[in-house]
Amino acid sequence: MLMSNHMKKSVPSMITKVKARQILDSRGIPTVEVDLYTNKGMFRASAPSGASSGMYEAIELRDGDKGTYLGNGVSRAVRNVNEKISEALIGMDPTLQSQIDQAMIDLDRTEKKSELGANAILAVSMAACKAGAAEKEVPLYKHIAVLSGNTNLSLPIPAFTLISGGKYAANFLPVKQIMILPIGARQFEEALQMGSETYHHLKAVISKKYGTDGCSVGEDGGFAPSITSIREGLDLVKEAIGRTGYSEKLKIAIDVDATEFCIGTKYDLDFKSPNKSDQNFKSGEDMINIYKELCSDYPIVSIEDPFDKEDWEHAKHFSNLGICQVVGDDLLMSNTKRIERAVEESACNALLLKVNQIGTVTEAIENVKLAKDAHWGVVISQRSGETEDAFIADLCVGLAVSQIKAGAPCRGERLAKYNQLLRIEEDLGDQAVYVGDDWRLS
Ligand code: 2PG
Ligand code: MG
Repeated sequence: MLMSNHMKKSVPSMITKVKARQILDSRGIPTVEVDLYTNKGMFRASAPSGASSGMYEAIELRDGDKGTYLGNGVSRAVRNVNEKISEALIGMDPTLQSQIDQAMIDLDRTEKKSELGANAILAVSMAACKAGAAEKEVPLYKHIAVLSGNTNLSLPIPAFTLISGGKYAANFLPVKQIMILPIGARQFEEALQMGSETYHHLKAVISKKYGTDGCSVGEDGGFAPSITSIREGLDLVKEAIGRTGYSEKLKIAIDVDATEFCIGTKYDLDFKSPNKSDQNFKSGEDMINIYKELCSDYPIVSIEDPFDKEDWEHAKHFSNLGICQVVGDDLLMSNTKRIERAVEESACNALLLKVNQIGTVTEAIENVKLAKDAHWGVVISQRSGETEDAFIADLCVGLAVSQIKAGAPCRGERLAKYNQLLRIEEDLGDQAVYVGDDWRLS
């Protein structure tokens, strides 16, 4: 027995088995989970899934058989892992992330990973990354730091969703999320406390004004009271912040998700209202003026997707005003070419990175580097369909990305990420640096 343990240690580590299964995400929709085995043990990862999917992002492979999970099954992606990917990766060294990712890219051979499925490839890529960390006997975030050549680890500021609207909720609020950023906290732990306390104060504020049924929540845990305007939502958040005693320490961010309500060249802020008239259509210029006013009336420091994903002109104009951080989500779709174009044209000044829109850990690292080289901010983001996998928490710390968007400080799949950041902060001890005021520098 002793002998065999000793022998086990001297065997160079390699991937011995890759096994996928279909599980359900936070919306109850199938997704891919992978167990990747090496001589060191089993390492598990699962792919998230979004509501907005654009034509430039990596393709999520779904079965399309309407009789099963309404067409959303992922058995083909699972089979691709269990057969083709497994065959290609067995025997590889789990610490060689870029080679593992390249092997899958080569096997797929399509630009958007449509052959094997980005859901299949990403889950394997993340599981391999965890296996690589275990092989080196370091925490995942440290392994990611080494893979990316980063030496300054930091804990990101969390963007906590407090109010949900847009596609995320059944109210008439046009924007998708109203979030708070605890930039004045000293540590991540304090940031999480501020987020949780504000969330619960907000619950009381909403319940008083709209009754307890106003406290039902949207896709990523934000409250979804029956409100119709951005100002109504911002006033509720302002009141909740006022009750916390953290007024100076909390800033506001919004994800407008304007692609959702762009009709031709106009923006329909009443798009969810049953009594809408086309009287309230706004031009891109009107929207710029609305944002200017909102930023001066509320402590808003970041606006995501203020315009349609193809409205580069207004994005450029607004970004160049320098009023706040302008985050490109649907504008960029985490696509390298779109990021390069946006850098060249200054169409935004921060990247929202969704790992499943790219499909491998190596490409995620490269895209973050692109944004950092342009002196942009970077936000690593959840998807609306999440799993308990906390990979993006380690990714943020390892890449020293200064912002994470993982939803409300509520619901297990959202807290999986925030709770992991608590553990990382504890693990780093005296070395832990919470980005705080430097949240825009990635
Ligand atoms: C967004 C994301 C995450 P989805 O718009 O920022 O919140 O949404 O995953 O639904 O595309
Ligand atoms: Mg968005």
